[in-house]
Amino acid sequence: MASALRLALRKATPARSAFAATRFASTSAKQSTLKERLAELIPAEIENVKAIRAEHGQKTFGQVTVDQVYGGMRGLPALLWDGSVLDPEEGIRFRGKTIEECQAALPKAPGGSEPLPEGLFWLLLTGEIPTPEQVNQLSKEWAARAALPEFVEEIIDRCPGTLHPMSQFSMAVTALNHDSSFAKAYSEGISKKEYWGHTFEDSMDLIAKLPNIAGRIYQNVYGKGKPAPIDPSKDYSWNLAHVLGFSDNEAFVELMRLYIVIHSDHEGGNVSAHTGKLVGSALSDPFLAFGASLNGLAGPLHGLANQEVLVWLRKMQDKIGSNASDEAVKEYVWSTLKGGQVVPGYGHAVLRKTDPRYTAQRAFALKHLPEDPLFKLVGQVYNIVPDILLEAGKAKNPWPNVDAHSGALLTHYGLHQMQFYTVLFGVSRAFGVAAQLIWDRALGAPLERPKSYSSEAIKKMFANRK
Ligand code: FAM
Repeated sequence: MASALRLALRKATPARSAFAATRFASTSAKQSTLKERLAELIPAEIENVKAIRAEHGQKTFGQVTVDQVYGGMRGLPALLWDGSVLDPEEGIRFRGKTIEECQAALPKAPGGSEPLPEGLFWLLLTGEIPTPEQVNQLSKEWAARAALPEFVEEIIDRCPGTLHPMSQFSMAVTALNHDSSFAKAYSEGISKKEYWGHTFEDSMDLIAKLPNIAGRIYQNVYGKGKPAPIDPSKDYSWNLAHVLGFSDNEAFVELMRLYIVIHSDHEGGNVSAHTGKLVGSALSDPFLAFGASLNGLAGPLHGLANQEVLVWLRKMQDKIGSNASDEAVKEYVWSTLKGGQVVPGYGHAVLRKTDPRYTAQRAFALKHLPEDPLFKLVGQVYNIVPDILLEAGKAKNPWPNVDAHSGALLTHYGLHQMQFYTVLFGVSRAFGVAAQLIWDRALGAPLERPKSYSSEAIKKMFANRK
């Protein structure tokens, strides 16, 4: 998207939308549950969208080039996504707020300093900062919904330990569709006006059940018994740490809070977000839609990159030792590129600067683990890779993305199993995908169906044009 257009949109959006700009909830809103608050906001937003379409519906964003059709649709403005917007230079904003602003504004756990993902979910859905009581109520509601159907536990238990945790994860999430409120209501015949309420119920169940799915996969694959039970008096991230066996470590729990917030949403065009939206547009319920998202997240150019980064760093350490010189690291990076491979954790389809999600994790590391050797290696690599990628001359963005950092933090606290890392990304990404699925159903988003062309058709179309 052209930068002038981006700027215009950034300026225009907060004023136009009923909820797009972040704001503090009114007194009455401060007493509402999330579902009640959404029910209040939806009618105004339907009118807002109608007004935008009436006024601007026939205007264009620009032209579509043949290169975009062949080139993965980069920059093609084609999706509505309200929870977050990604600026190439500045990075992500959740409902207009940067990561730092979210860290400052969202409620924290007692004694904690990282934002609670419960508050972020509220923000993504409403554009409002919830009260600590509202966040606490969400923690309780998710804990109450967390239990898995027995057959889903059995599906996970029957997976061979050699099956990648992401495959197990997507299977378990897909199987939750057995109890989908949306699918049941749809088969019984409901009005379109009721779609969002059932999508909300499924989304709440989905998010609530993810820690138990993740914990069960982790404990099964890495041979540690069964996950500890969810504690209804604790927040979501504490419980996620608990089922993994790390809740005794308050710093790890804080890391989970930050981790979920920064991985939750990255506007709509990335593979996992777009897949969820696309599949949801067929009125597949949130379990089917998010199961599909997870299969996209499991690709090495997307969420699996956090696993790939650690694998790559460990291989580097095996080859050149733990306290290698800059020269040796440079040589290793060049050998990766010369081998026709990508440097994992670097580059991005939209970002053109260091990912603020990387920066947020670096700040966390500086506070909690400044002397960690792997953190130091991540820093050393950061000082070396961008220049090499620039010199190599292919990557449009030589800077690190979120995945360049996350594995080093997880490893520090003893979560060494790299193949599990993308599962944590997946738990987080549910927040963003679910929020948009709810709004898509509330706004009556239609079936997605872009037009495709064959190379033959493209050649014919331009045969007589310069
Ligand atoms: N190392 C080596 N080459 C790279 C590179 C990297 N980190 N990033 C881009 N390139 C290459 C890319 O493979 C392409 O080569 P070809 O022309 O031979 O196909 C060329 O540079 C132009 O690519 P681009 O336009 O700069 O990037 P894309 O928009 O096509 O792709 C990424 C974006 C993220 C897939 C790409 O940068 C990459 O493969 N990075 C490494 C994997 C990674 O870290 N993925 C995680 C992304 C993340 F933020 C997330 O989704 N979680």
